[in-house]
Amino acid sequence: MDQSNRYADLSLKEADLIKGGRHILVAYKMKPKSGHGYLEAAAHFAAESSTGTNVEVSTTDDFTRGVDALVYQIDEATEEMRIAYPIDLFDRNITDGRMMIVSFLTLVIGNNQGMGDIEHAKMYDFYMPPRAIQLFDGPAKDISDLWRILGRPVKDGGYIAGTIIKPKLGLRPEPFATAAYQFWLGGDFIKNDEPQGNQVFAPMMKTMPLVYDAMKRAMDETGEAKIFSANITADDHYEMLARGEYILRTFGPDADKVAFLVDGYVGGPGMITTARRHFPNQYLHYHRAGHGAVTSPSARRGYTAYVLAKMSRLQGASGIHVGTMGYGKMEGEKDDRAIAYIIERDSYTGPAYHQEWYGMKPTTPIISGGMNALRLPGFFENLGHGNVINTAGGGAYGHIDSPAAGAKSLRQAYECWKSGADPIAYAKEHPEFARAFASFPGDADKLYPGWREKLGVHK
Ligand code: CAP
Ligand code: MG
Repeated sequence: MDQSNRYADLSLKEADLIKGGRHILVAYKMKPKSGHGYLEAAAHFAAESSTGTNVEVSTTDDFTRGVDALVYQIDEATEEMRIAYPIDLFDRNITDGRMMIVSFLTLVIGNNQGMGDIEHAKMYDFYMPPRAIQLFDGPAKDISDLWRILGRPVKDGGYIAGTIIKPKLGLRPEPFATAAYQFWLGGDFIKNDEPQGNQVFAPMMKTMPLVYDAMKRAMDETGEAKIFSANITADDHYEMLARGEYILRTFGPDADKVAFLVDGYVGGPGMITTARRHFPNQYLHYHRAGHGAVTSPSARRGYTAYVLAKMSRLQGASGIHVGTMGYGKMEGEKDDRAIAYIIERDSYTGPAYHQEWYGMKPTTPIISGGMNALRLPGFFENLGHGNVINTAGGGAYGHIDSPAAGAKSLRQAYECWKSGADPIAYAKEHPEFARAFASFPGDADKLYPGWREKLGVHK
């Protein structure tokens, strides 16, 4: 049934919709199944994503039609489809009237993902009007809180050198805490790896006290504050609360140095909001493991990594992994810097929409995935700044001298880039950075040809 006379109005102007402030706008790349007209399929998509179904229903009244989602722009040649969703369509908390991401997703990327007349559709940008920005929690803590704890300037406090306890799984409490201590002798920030929690071979109640002891010893030895991002991911809301409360009790007077890690893609918006609302004093670290299932450029459905990051700021993530923009091991490219800019800036023009954040706290770009000291200078040059958290697992624990040397090499890579120095010249004056070349010779050969001769390394 062609519903385009109801669920499409191509005379609508995007500028007017934005000026009106009553619509959330969503941009998709959509292709209908063969045999289906583009506008007809788009209108059905909008119907199923708002007030309709595949047939007219007798119970529809004029008010219903007033909150129809409307296709307002299409271009079949570029698979472009843009839909205006009345803000009143979206569910609100009975507790405090706030909006929720789960309702946004249920409508804009819900049933429409499996319709018989749609080949594929992927959300690549969305626009939130001022009223919607007011109605999402946003971050409680941001990178300035970490810089304050680390004794840095709270504006442009710079690079936070971090790691992930590796191996990903399989360390019992003592070796786990030893690995943490060894990195903290040179670095700032350690996270649980995304699957680390309360495995039977590393019970949280044995591991966390040892990690805190390692943190105290490292702080005593270095005279520097250290941060631990502890994984509180769990299916059960009360389990998350139990984990978070236990960890804060364990770190006691240094509980402010604990961030909470939540595997937000597999866990979903509810898990993020549990952490955001129950532990508003802790930096909320959003790990996105699994996101590639929908965000990968090879995926034609779902939404992009840019959209995931933008949604995470609305939910209140203090920081989210944004990828390595082609410099690490995961999929990515230089232009992915947009994923960082949309969450760290107060105003940014994305692939389809300009977004103002009206002072909502920024979400920190967290850079992880195959990074080491050799790859960082190029990364910073592409991004244009170093106000990020970098977590390098292999890049620290794979350094041939020690995790502490690995940590120092990461910090030196940042200082090298910031000073504008040539990395080879810088390496001659900074041993840990120099030894990163020998630690990761494949990267060194690719990024710094002739490095052996220049650094006098012969084997
Ligand atoms: C990195 C990592 C991160 C992923 C996350 C891992 O370890 O801990 O979880 O990189 O990817 O488990 O692979 P390495 P993203 O530093 O040893 O590679 O940041 O793209 O979400
Ligand atoms: Mg990991």
